[in-house]
Amino acid sequence: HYTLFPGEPRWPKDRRDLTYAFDPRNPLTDEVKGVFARAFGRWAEVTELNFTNIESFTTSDITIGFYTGDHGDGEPFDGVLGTLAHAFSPPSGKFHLDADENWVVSGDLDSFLSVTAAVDLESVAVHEIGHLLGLGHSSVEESIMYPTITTGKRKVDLTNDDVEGIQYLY
Ligand code: TQI
Ligand code: ZN
Ligand code: ZN
Repeated sequence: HYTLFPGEPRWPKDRRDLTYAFDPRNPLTDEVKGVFARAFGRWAEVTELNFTNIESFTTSDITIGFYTGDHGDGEPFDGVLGTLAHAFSPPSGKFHLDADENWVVSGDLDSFLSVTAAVDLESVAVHEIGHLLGLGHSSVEESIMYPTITTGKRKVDLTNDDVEGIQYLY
């Protein structure tokens, strides 16, 4: 079953339109940006939330960046594997990814098989966006919000449990 953060934080009900921006210090390809857009889309499909990519990193609701090691929030990254990414509960909007991971852009199946410790970017993005929106971890093994994932595996489809959790909140 899904869980929520203590106090059930969520984005206010009158905020249906949320914006996100990428840290300008790590320019990303359109392909990578597209992965995040698809990941947001999976949650938008089952709620009335809309997510728009804007340029302004300082004014967007959600901020996304790739960082290595200590990056100033007291939760340093740890190199390959271990912590892959973290996102904070509403209304923080901070979504950080460990730049040291061997990120695989979805659809890139050949590199998926040959890269050691490959981590599927879209799978992690869908999971972290769940946290950004207020979902904690789920006990349902197939759910997006289950706290572990197999290396080299892709898991991007919301389960009923994920949908019930997000529809409770929004
Ligand atoms: N990062 C943890 C996570 O997002 C950070 C974390 C630990 C956390 N406990 C938490 C975040 C409680 C919110 C609430 O779960 S991670 C997975 C999964 C990670 C793990 O790097 O370990 C995914 C990131 F579920 F697959 F194991 C993304 Cl998809
Ligand atoms: Zn961080
Ligand atoms: Zn998690």
